[in-house]
Amino acid sequence: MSIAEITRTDTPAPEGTHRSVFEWVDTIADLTRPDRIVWCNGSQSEWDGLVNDMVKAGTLTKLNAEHRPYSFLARSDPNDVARVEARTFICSEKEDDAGPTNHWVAPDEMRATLHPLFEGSMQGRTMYVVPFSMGPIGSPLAKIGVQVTDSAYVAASMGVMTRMGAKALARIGDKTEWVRAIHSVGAPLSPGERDVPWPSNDTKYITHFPETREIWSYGSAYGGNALLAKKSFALRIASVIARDEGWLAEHMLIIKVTNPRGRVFHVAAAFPSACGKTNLAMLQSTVPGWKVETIGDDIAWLGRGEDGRLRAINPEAGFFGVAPGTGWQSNPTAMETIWGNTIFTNVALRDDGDVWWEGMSEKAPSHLIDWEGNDWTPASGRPAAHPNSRFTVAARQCPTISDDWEDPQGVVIDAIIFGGRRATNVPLVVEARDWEHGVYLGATISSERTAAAEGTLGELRRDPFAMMPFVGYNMADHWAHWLKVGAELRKTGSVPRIFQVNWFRKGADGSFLWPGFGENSRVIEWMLERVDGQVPAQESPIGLLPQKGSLNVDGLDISDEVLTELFAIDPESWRAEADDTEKFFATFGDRLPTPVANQLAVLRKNLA
Ligand code: OXD
Ligand code: MN
Repeated sequence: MSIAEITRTDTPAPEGTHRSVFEWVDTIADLTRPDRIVWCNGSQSEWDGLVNDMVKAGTLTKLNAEHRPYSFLARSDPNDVARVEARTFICSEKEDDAGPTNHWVAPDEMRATLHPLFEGSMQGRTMYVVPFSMGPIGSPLAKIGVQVTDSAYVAASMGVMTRMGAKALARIGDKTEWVRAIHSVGAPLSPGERDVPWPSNDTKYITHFPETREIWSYGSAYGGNALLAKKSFALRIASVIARDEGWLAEHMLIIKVTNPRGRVFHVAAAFPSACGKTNLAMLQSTVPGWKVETIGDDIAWLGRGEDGRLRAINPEAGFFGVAPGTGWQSNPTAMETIWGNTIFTNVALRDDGDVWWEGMSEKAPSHLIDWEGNDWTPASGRPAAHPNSRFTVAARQCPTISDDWEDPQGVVIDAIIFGGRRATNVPLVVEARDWEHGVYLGATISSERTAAAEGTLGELRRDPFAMMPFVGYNMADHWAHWLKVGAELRKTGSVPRIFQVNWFRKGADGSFLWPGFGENSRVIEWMLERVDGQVPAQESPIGLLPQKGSLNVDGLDISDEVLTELFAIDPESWRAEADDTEKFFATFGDRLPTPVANQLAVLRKNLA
């Protein structure tokens, strides 16, 4: 069935919609020429209508409600399965403001490229106007955006991932700065043309205009390319707004931790993609008396509260989690979260109408329909679910969601963690000597290249602050901004402690030294006991390490030798790492903040 055959009553803009929104929607409609315009109000009946239309159009398959109530499976076009970093652009006025880690195109040049692509790009389709709030509606830390999209899948997903609808739209008044996000799958339909289940275009552009706070995305309907509230707004554009306004938009999870004495802490943690952020956000502590609750799994907005302390909100309202590797062993909380009301994309379909992916259970079912719609058996020799297949689910369904996850003032952050995936060098945990050293630890987050990625094996892949693909301005300026925020916090004497962790260190035989998953709560315990002044640490050339015996390994089958290996510092390989860091820092020229360069000099001196 073509979309044109589906009956949908156009919904008018709610009364009171601000003129700036009307005028902008008109301009975009004039350019893209959709058949219909639907203003989304965020109601349940509207969501029901969207998913019904998508089931009729073949975009969604309804799962067996006995196993997975009110849940759906989408299969994307095989050429539209992940964020396209090579097609992601920061179009700041000056190239230097995008910096060496971003793809830059001058704004006028990019607008000239995009204009013909968007011209008539929504023909034959519905344009959904999707107003949303990042952060609890009305929170002083929240920001409003409006996305127009010609994808019902995107409109419905935005309804899960954000506070979407009339209440967000009503926040826009004369003085509101709101972010404009334009999205088209780039697949106009001529009259009578049959639609495909997942319209998209092989030409893709994910573009950001930081000065005008605009996002233009073309050609993809997948994840971060298309749900523009997430990486595009809440990280790339928000990081620029944050720089200008004195706060931080970061690729961080947030958790609340309660210790056995009843003291509550909040922790924000940055890890590169695919380092287990969602698992840590939903951690089940193995340490008696310690409780971890979830506030966010991907993005944190942090700013100095009226009390002078660093406070954070999760700007999102849902989880867009990677399915493979999520199972009852690795993340039972996520498994409980997705019991129903979930959209799955590119996972496999079981014969009983439920979903499956690698890592959900140890043994694969004997027959599946794979993510491309083909028959699959364990003998097929290929994954049944795409490695980047996802679940989209409301955060409120998470059984460990914290009671303060929607606190409009944000939660007070006691500790910040930077993590990477390092087989060598980086110990299980290191405490920064001070904020400046912490910024250095963030700036040097990296992982060794593995056989799975291009490049020389063992070479460091840099991902400073886990923001490499997400910072909307010059990365070195981002470090300078962190230093500035720290200096402000210091004025009131309330600076969170900063730590570096590495769950992934390997022994000489190539096996992981640390068990990870729930046992990471032992490391959380050590860090927060440090914050609480309960345990000593010892100086080392790279920062403060747990004193022998202060990391709780009770009941863990781990030898003294392995513990020693987990914290070993080999001066020679650290000197080689310092050389690599120096080369990396040199790419930023004179934008590199002096305190960051000084930290490298201190490291070299300590290693001498
Ligand atoms: C994500 C990512 O999708 O970081 O969250 O890549
Ligand atoms: Mn992420």
